Amino acid sequence: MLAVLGILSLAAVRTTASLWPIPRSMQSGSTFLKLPSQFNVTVSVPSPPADLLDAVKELNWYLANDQLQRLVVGRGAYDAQDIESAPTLTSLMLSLEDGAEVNSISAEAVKAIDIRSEGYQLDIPADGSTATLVANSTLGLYRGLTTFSQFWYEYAGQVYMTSAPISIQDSPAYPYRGFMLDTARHYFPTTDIIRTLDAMSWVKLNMFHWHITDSQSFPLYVAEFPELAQQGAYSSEDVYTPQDIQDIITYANQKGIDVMLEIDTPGHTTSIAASHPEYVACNQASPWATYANEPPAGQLRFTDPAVVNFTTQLFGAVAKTVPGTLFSSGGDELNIPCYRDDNRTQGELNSTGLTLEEALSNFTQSTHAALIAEGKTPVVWEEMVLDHNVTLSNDTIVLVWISSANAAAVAAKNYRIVQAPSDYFYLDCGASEWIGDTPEATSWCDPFKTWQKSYTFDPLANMTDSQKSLVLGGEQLLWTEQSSPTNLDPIVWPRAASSAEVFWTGATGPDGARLNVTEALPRLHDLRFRMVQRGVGAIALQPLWCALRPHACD
Ligand code: CP6
Repeated sequence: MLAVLGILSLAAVRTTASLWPIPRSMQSGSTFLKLPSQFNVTVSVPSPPADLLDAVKELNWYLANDQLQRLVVGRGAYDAQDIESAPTLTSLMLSLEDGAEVNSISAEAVKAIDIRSEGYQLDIPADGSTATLVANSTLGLYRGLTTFSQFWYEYAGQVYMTSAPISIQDSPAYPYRGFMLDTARHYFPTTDIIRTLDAMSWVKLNMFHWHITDSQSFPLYVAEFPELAQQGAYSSEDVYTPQDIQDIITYANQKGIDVMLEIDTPGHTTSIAASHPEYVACNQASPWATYANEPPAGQLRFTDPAVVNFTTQLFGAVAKTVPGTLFSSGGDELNIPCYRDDNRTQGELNSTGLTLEEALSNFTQSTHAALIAEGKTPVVWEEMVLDHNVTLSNDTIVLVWISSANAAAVAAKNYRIVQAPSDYFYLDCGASEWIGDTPEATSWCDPFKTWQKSYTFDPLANMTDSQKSLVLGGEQLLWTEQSSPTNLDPIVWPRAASSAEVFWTGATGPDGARLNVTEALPRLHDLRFRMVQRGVGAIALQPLWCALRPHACD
């Protein structure tokens, strides 16, 4: 019995390369391969796009610099013999499938999510002959390069992989795999965002949901409305210029990431009052708690035609400057008492004979028309369809956040869904805690969500078979009431890698079994070490002692 257990744990160590997310289909062996100091990547693609060549350079950089000292020899995991007999893998050849279009990674990354092609086939023979990576698009090649970079470990000054021959056929289970950052509660310099995009790309996330404005600040400079940032940002420094936005989007796209901007309306808009006080109801009302979930109170008077016109122009002005296909108009946490007590709103409703909900529908249809005119698909938070019954076009995408239990109700209305449930995916429990709730008065946002909690999310729970196809994927989210550049990396990483695997691999792994945290822990911890090596301050998940002896602490 003991001997059997010994063999099982040995097998577990041997087949555990630090791949994250785990490919959907993989065959692997147990032969070691050695990486030469000059590794040769051949790009057999006609007129290869510059961003693909950059990705190859980056791979070479990671191979040379990751120096992941996780390869354990002499503690029962590997034999010295494995190392001594390892053939040298000298080259990797990239090519596209016959008939595939040659586009840049960036161009592929901003295609509509339902036609984006991210699959690849990676074969690494055990005899040291050329490894091959084939895909239908440069974006697929990029995903394959990311996988390839995760095989390598250092031992005694030499880099090895441990599981040749490898044959991987991989493609994502879900097309939307995101991460959301709120840059309005705290401002994040572009360098922080760029570093976050790097980390996202390492786990094959493909959507940066940029919650760029909110009630507390408006850091987005819009050429047609310069006053919004001039008056609404925390300072003239804490502003994303058009150049910053372009730089961030260009960088993201080169890493296979699309950027979805969110200008949250009509709630969460007090910062607009700094330059347009007449557009905002209950502006900084005191006490704020009657009119908002957190201070300052204030939301757009969407019944006012001037406000509808302004917001529509604003959306058009921003949407036309960005390449992505999705754009979020927000729509969360609308406070109804604010409008009940606002004389101007009540006056408008009386004169038009509309209900508040009808006026909200009109407002939303107008702002969404501006997005659609720029080729964008509108995205909203769930309250718009579950609470306010707003009429939206059928292809609108709905972000489910209040509870994972609400996804089925959105699906029942036949909208496509992005899973962003607070009970699994919120990385920060901002709102209620910072307001000063007593420890006893814990909110539904408690407790802190561990990576294990996020990892056990089932994207298709409670859906009928016909509803399942409405789930586009999901995202983990960082609200930043209690986060700033000083804790960005540790609060996000490696926890946000949980959903990256759930939505790439699907809730079941390559063997058809449910993903499980015991199997995942050593892989995730290896990913964490790789992130640290590459400059992201990801937190540890277990003592180093355990990390050096995979599964010894299970
Ligand atoms: N800001 C905005 C927030 C939140 C939402 N929208 C939020 C709500 C509850 C918790 C955490 C964050 N701070 N604009 C909800 C989508 Cl617990």
